[in-house]
Order: sequence, then C-alpha cells, then structure tokens
Amino acid sequence: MAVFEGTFTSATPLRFAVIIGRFNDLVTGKLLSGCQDCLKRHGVDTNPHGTQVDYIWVPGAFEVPLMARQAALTGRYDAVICLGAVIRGQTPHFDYVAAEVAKGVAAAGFETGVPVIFGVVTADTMQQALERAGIKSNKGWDYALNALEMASLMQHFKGNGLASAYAAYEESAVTPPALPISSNRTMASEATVEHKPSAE
Ligand code: INI
Repeated sequence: MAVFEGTFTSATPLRFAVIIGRFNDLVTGKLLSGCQDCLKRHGVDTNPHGTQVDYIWVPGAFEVPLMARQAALTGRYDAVICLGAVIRGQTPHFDYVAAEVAKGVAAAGFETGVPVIFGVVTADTMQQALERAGIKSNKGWDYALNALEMASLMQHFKGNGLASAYAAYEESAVTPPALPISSNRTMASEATVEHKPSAE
C-alpha cells in the first residue's frame, strides 16, 4: 500500500481559478493579495494575462459557490480558491449567507472532483476580519497553500476524476459522461454542443 501527500511545488505548471466576492472588498482584496503572494513564491505565474491563474469576481459570498462549480466543471483548473468575507455586524442574515456559502463551496468540490478551497472569512466585526486579512496574519496565504497541496495531491489520482472526464468531453464534443450531479442547468461544457432545431 502507499502513503499519498501533496507538495507545495509542482514539476508541471498547475492552473487555478480564484473566485473573489466584491462585498467587503477591503477584506477580500487583502485576502487576494496574500493568496497571490503565496502562489507566486511557490513558482506560480499569477499574472492575469498568463496561463496559470484566472480571477473571477462575483458580487458577494453568496454567489461564490455557483461560480466555483462552473469554473471547476470546465476541467481547466487543478484547484479553485474561493475568497469572501462575511461579517456578522453588517447583516441580520449573516447566518444564512455564511451557512449557504460553506455548504455550496463544499458541494462544488464534491460534485466536480476538483479541490475547491473554502477561503471565506467569517467574523463578528470588520476589525476581526481585517486581522485575518493582513493585520495579524493573512489567511489568503494559507488558502493558496491549501490549494497547492490539494492540486498536487490530486495529481496522484488523475484519470479517475470527474473534471478530467469533462476535459475529455470538451475536446471530443461527444456524449458527455454521466455525472452524479442533480441539476437542470446547462453546463459550460454542454454549451459547446450543437443542438438540432426543433420541428416547430
Ligand atoms: N456578502 C458578503 O460577501 N459578505 C457579507 O457580509 C454580506 N452581507 O453582510 O450581507 C454579503 N451579502 C451579499 C450577498 O453575498 C449577495 O451578494 C447578495 O445577497 C445577492 O445575492
């Protein structure tokens, strides 16, 4: 038998999507800086015009899981990093937003077979959130490290994952593989298939 572990650097260039909520961007912008700093110092080209990292901005934490799932389904990324900040003092529906984003991010990973990193800071106050986004430490750095580790770990299991199945489907544009995803939505990869016009 064997022991599998991820590493923080990779011989082959890995690709990442970073999803960032604009809500509380004073915090999420700093999380993003920490995340980029970590990726860069581990040999990743973080230039948005480069080939390794795409950045996707969404309105708030609530929208992060949907985008994470869509990004993962493309099969383009070795890991997806979700950054957001939900602050209790600012909304009576803190608990709903925080719970939904946590569940949604977990589901995006489970459903797609791509590591989806939960980088959403939940805090009681803006001060607390800022402390985790650079004043004391920067959790963005840790989230990037988690993504590097998981992306590298998953390399050991390539070929069994759903994302690779989708990548193969996109290339051949044939019948998609059956996936255990219950959704009626059109997926990015399905959008490339030509449908015959109906008889009407
Ligand atoms: N979005 C956040 O990312 N953080 C918050 O603290 C927050 N609060 O306080 O409401 C927040 N709300 C917006 C939400 O994420 C959605 O963008 C909005 O409800 C539209 O769907």
